[in-house]
Order: sequence, then C-alpha cells, then structure tokens
Amino acid sequence: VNGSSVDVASQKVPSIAHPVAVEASEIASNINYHAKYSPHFTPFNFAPEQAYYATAESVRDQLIQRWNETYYHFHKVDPKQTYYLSMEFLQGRALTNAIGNLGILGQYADALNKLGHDLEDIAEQEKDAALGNGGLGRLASCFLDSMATLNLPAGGYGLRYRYGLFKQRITKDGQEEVAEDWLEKFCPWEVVRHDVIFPVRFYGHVEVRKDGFRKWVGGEVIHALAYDVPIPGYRTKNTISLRLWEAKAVAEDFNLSHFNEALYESAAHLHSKAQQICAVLYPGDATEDGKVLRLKQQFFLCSASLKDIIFRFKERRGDNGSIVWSEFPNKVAVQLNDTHPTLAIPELMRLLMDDEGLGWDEAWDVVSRTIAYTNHTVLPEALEKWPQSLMWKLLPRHMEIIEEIDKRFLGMVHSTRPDLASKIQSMRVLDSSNPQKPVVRMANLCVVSSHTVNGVAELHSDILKSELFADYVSLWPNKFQNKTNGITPRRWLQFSSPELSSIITKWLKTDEWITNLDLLSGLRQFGDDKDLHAEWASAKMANKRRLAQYVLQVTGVTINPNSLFDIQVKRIHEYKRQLLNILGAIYRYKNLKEMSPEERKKMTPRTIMIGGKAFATYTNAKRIVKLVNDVGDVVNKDPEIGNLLKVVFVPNYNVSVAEMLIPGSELSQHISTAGMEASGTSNMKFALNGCLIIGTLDGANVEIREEIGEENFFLFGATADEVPKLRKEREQGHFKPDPRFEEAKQYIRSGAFGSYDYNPLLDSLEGNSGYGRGDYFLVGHDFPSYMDAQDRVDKAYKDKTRWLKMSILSTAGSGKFSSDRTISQYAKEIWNIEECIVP
Ligand code: HBZ
Repeated sequence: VNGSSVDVASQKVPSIAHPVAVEASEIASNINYHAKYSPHFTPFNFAPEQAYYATAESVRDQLIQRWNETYYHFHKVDPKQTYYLSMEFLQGRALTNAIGNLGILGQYADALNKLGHDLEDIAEQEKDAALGNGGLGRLASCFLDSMATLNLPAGGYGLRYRYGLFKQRITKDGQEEVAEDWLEKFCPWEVVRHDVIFPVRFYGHVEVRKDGFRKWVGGEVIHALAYDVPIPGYRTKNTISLRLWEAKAVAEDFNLSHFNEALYESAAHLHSKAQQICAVLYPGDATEDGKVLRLKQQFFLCSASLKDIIFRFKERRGDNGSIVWSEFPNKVAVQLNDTHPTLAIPELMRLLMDDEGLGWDEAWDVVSRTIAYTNHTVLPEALEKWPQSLMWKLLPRHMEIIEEIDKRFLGMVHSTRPDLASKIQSMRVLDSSNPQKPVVRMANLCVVSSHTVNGVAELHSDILKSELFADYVSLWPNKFQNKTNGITPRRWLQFSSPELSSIITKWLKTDEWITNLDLLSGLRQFGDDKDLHAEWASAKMANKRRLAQYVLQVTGVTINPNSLFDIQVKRIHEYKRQLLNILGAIYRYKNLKEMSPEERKKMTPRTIMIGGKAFATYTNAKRIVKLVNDVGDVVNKDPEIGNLLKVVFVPNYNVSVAEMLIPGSELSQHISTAGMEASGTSNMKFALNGCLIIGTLDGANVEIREEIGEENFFLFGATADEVPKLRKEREQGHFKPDPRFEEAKQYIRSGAFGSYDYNPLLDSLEGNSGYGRGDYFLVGHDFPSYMDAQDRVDKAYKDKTRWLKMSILSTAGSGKFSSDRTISQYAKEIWNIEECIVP
C-alpha cells in the first residue's frame, strides 16, 4: 500500500516562491495573499474568522519549509528516533504557539494591526484541538514541544478523532455533554499524506502454513491514513511531526451492486465501521460493543504506527536487502504513554515473526529493547484489563503471542526464582482466577516486555517500586526509573503571560530562561526588592482583570480583582477532592453569615473558582459539578456577603481556558488524597506563574514544595504512608469527625443550596453502609487540617509584601519543572537518542 520509496535524501529541497516572511509588511501581504487565493469563504469578507484562516495559512507556509528540511535532514543522518505512542494529545490552540516558537509573534501582531485586526481576537477564533481529556494528554503535547525545541529526532503518533473531548455545558441539572466538531471547518494545522496509508486487520483467524509460519488472515480490514501536524521547536529550525491516523475504508470496500439494489447500509458497511473508529475519544465502554470499539482504537493506533516505523526503518536501510533486525532497537525507541498502546508489544512481535520471518527469541530481543512504558496511575480501577474472550475474537494472533509471553515468563520465574512462587499469580500477564471472566493485565504485559518502566514523580515512582510492581523489582532491579513530569515554559508562561515574562527577562537581564528554566532561580536574590514587587503586582493585577472579564463573559458573575483568586481546575474526580474544596467554601460562607459586620470586615475577600469536566458516566463527579454550581448560585447573590466570597464554576475547562486562568491565579488547590495523584502537572503551571499552592504531600507537590521552600507552600493532610491505617481505623468506626466538617455537610442537607438530593454524595463520606464508602478519600480526616491551612492562607494574603515575596519565590523555584528537563532525561536515560540539528 505504501508507495515505492524514493531516495528523498538525494533530492534538493525545492525553493519556495515567497521568502519566509519576518517583516510585518511582508507578513501582511502573505495574509492578504491567502485571504484571496486560499479561500474558505465567499470573497471580500475579512471578518475575524476569515482573518484567522488566512493568518494560519501564512504561518503554515513557514512551518512547511522548516518541516520539510527537518524531514530530509533526519532521513539523511538516520539517527536513532523516538516515537511517542499516545491515545491522547491535548494540543489546544496552535496559532500563538507557532508564531511564538518561530520568534515572530510581535511581527504578526503588527501585521494584523495593519489589516485592522488584533492578534488576540484572531487567535481566539481557533478551536482547541482537544484530542485528550486530562493530564496524560497534555503531558504528551508538552513533550512534543520539548522534543522539537531540544532538536531531538522524535515524534508522536495518535488518532485523529472527529469529536475530541466533549464541550461542557452547565444547565440547571448540572453538566451536559455536547459533541464538539473541531474539524467542522478546515484545519490549517494538518497535512494529509495520501501516500501514507496502511491496512489494519480486525477479527479473522490464524492459518498455519506449510512452512510452519503462522499467518493472520480474513476478518475486517480498515485503512489507516496519515494526517501530520507540524510541531515547531522554539527558536530552532527543527520542526517535528505529530502523526494522527484516520480510519478509512477504500473504494473497493464499497459494494456497488448492493447500492444499486438499494441496500444502502450494507453497501457502505465497512465505511461506517471505519468511521466509528475515529469518531470519539473514549466512547462509553459499559457494553460489549463499546469495549470492542475501544480495543479497536488502541490496536488501530499501534498497528498503523508500527507499520509506519518499520517502513521507515527499511526505507533508510536502502534497497540492498540487508536488513539487520537486531539493529532495529539502535534506530527506534517506542514509548508507551500508559497502557493504552500496550498492543504495540504483540503487534511488533507478530510483524517481526509472521511478516519478517524472525524466530521468537530474535523478535523478543528486538521488542524488549525497543519498548518502554510510562505508568500514570496506581488506582486499581484505572489499570486496564481486557477480557481474554474479546481479545481472542478481535485479535486472535495477538492472543496467541500474549499466551506465549505469559508462558515463557512463568517458566523463567519457575526456573530462576523459585522464591517468587507465592507471588507469581499476581505477576502473570494472564489472570484466569475468575474462570467466568479471564482477563489480560495490560500493565503486567508492559512490565514484562519493556526494557524500562517509569513513574511520573518521585513519590509515584517509589510507590510503583514498593507496591504496584514490587514483586518485579527483585527480578529486574534496574528496570524501574522515575521521570518527574514537566510542562513547556513557552505555552505556560511566555505566551500565556507576556507581562510577567517581560518582567522576568528584564530582571534576569536575559530571556535564556525560556530554554533553560533553572535560570529562574536568579529571581531569588530579588525576593525583597520593592521595585520588583511593584512590577510583579501590576502584572498579576493585569492578568486578574483579564480573568475577571472572562469570568463575567462566560458565567455572568462579577468578581472583584482585589479579592484572593483561588483556583482548582482539573478533571472532576473523587480522589482529587473538589468536594473538600467546596465543603471548605460552604463552611466559610456559613461562618461569614454568622459573623457581625465588624468581624466580617476583617476577613480576606476570596473568589473561589472551580473548573473541570466529569466523565459522562461518573455520577458522583457530576453531582460535585452540580453542587459547586448550586453553592455559587446562592453565595454569589447573597447581599450580606457581597465581595467577601464568590464561588464560580468555570465552564468547559480546556487548554485555552487554562491559559486564561493560570496567569490570573494567586492560590491554587492540589489537594488529592496522598498517594493517589501520580504527579499532577497543573500544579507546576500555577507555581511557575507565581501562584501559591495549598496542597497535600502527593505526586509532584512533594518536589515543588522542596524546590520553592516549605515556607512558601500551604501544606495539610495525611501522608501517603498514613493512608492505609486511617482507612482501616475509619472502617472500624474509630473516627471522630471535626464539628466544622459535620456543620458543612449538615448545611447542604438542610437545603441551603436547593432541593437537589445530595445525600448519595454526602453519604459517600460516611461509614460503610448504603452509599457510604467509608470516606475512602479521607475528606473527613483531612478537613480540619485543610481549614487550618486556609486560615494560614488568609493571614498571609493580608501581608501584601510577604505574599509577593512568596509569589516571586514560587516562580524562582519552578525551574525543575520544565518539560525540557524531563525530555532530556528520557532522551539520555531511556531512549538513548541525541540531538540532530537541522543546519
Ligand atoms: O497523568 C494523569 C495523572 O492523573 C496525573 O497525576 C499525571 O500528572 C498525568 C501525567 O502524568 N493521568 C491521566 O490523565 N489519565 C487519564 O486521563 C486516563 C485516561 C484513560 C484511562 C485512564 C486514565 O483509561
């Protein structure tokens, strides 16, 4: 299917007609050119939307030039390359990021001014590419930015979902999910590669051929067509690719005779099957069909990507037929972003054995030297397990291979480590302990098959070693690593808060911090400087005003920029404890109401903002969304309270909303039950923007607190090692709740926030009966220390000088959390790849 290989390396890069524009006037004329000759609308209309497409296309010209050069250069040098396989990439908007990375943001702003437009307004025309749902997806996108910036030969593979994450609408019933068609109009940031298309099979059966080879045949074949998205590095020519696969049936799959017999649906049967694969991110998996579809999506990503990687490996070895497969791991590193792309393991085994003729040992050696796995969760319910029956049906050859992996693993442990006999059942890839429903444990398959397994923050990696994967550690002590997450400082500071960025550059006398974030520590020496304080405060205030305007626009609530802006934004999940936040807000409200007017005057005014999406079938999470909105409705209209407290639910939290919220924040909440948040990455974004954290000793909070100093972090709550004991005590009824906790719950039950039945939600905080789950997330236990920490926050905020110093020290201590640092460590310690700079 994939066309014959051309010796592209020997071809010259064709020169383009228009030079790469850097002057505002040239840029303006390029934009004009595209408005005229790349039209998507009726002519003579240059409203913001049209201006956005023309602007994006002019940027694209510049990207394509660099992109082609990068491709040719990598092809010529043939370095070892990393491929990041992920079911999610949360790219957000591309325009500002692209011109920012190209270093021509100012020129584009000027050019648009000449054309009667404002860059900010134009940028807002773009829909977010929301091909992900949370931290894991955004991490993948930050990683791509760093790979490009560090000139690494690397790229991403994902799926081109038609409907990414749903749009969240808030109604009187709480969250409503609405499909968002980000591809409705033309997407200027992708290029379809009509020459890159691979068949992907599902179902069918395994044939044993005369020569003994096994071959997977029959079933249903869908094609994977490549769409490439350019990823420009910051101030480098290097521009790498995010390759997104679209599922497609081809013309031969269309049954013309059926169609002519008016059997329209059956005529296009395979076309509709293909459409389903890339229709939505995370289709519901409560039904059997839903599970099949999810597994199909995962396999589709793995199979197409590996075929592409193998094609490139062979292409670069030339036509002389001398493919040395043991060289493959010296040219290719594959990183699995969680277990979702685990099927890459048996698929690579199958391609090597059944298509390329390698023996088991040879293929296994290649696979296990190529693949590495990142774990992002220790929650047992989030560890993927696929029913063996479903796998046999959809992927019969892969199940044979998985059985063999399991069998050989078992044999190896029996013969080399008889001491592990009592552990072996839980270490195995196959779990047949429930004969009704035997499953494949994807995480175990990853651990057994990968050369490296990593967690995403120190605490999380320690828990992997001491708990989740403890039994494997004695078998393979060197397999386990930590790679603390990071975020790109370009998107999350430089472009989202230009005011603060200029101040940092001015005081550090260099803008090198943008690619060497450790330099931020140079701000520490100015922690007490009055002039810096004044500038810092004014940048923060500008960002707060911008945020207040946004909040007014999307919620109708007026918030006071002089109040403390307190934000918690992340997916809604019980372990992240938005419920703790809102119970605290309720207690604060009740307390304010009970005060005398004199007492009230002494209180620190607060605006609590909470945002995030709840998974459509996660009932308790949706109840939390409803509760926050109900509390806001009452509190925000209470004339007695006025500006002393506002509670705002920010709807439809996504990457571009985050870019608005984070720069305007002063306090942010990262309050998960200790041991449950693998890392968190928004905590890093907030800290980088000079926002103080109230948080538990969980995930990367631990390292953030270490870096910025414990005196600049509002700590509370149980530690990870106390949690099991506390849960047990709770179960045994040895828990005496704090009266403030009881009051807050009682206030909800009294109907103060409307008549919606919150009992199921509140009962989850009680003992083990009815809905009660014994407060598994320890909201009750941590409540008093949370409230005490909040009192410390109020007190600190009253002292403006102290707060500003803490804010500056927060930014100064955030250097470690650049994704450039994270990716350099992956490159050195896991992938063994080096930079490959396009001249
Ligand atoms: O990955 C998140 C972790 O919760 C967070 O602590 C960490 O910082 C981040 C990056 O390492 N995990 C996710 O976002 N996970 C998912 O979104 C997910 C998606 C599908 C699943 C399970 C989890 O089936």
